[in-house]
Amino acid sequence: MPKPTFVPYSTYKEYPPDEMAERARAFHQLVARRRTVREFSDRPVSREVVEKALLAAGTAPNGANLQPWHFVVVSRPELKRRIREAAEAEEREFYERRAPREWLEALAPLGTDPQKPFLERAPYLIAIFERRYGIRPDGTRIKHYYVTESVGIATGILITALHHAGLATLTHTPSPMGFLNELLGRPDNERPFLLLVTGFPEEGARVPEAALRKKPLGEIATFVE
Ligand code: IYR
Repeated sequence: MPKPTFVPYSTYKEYPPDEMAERARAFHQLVARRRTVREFSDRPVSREVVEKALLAAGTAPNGANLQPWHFVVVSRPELKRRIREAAEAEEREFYERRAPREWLEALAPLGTDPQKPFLERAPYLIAIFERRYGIRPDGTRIKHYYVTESVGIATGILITALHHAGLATLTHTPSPMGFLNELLGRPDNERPFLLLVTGFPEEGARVPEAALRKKPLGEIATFVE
């Protein structure tokens, strides 16, 4: 067993109570402005901004610090087109056959359909993979822990980082997503988690009104004091 070594937590920063309250308020305001967007502009986005957002995602707390994620950032038009075609094929199956009525009813207020033109139009598609296990140079497997939780937290940070930088996102989950392994040449130990579309919103982009309603604090939290 390797012995743990500890270093001072020198990056920690405490704020005076007023400033702490103000920061909490301002952060809520910032994230409450985020909307999931389905109408993207084809305006190019700085690769450096995406790189910094990915580095932010990579700081997520995760199981045993094994960082069980991989992000494939797609901007090549031909590949975006193939991803769109494969995703739309799955979505047609979903909307026309697989989805139970209750699910379609839940989705109705969002106005989604099998057409996914944004997969070609948005400048970046970030395919997020869960690394189910690692592989040592000798080929043996490294067990990973809390993979879905870890990748979910990293994805939340990624979405927030992109929003903070002024970009819009769409969490897209065509199901099943196995085609992403094939199109992107990812190995068997990686499982697609979701496809994050990012870019500028189309000018005049609209978002579903129904999604504006967020539950009040009393509905999402219980304080036991
Ligand atoms: N994956 C489909 C359906 C869909 C499912 C849920 I749950 C959503 O919140 C939104 C869409 C699609 O992308 O259209």
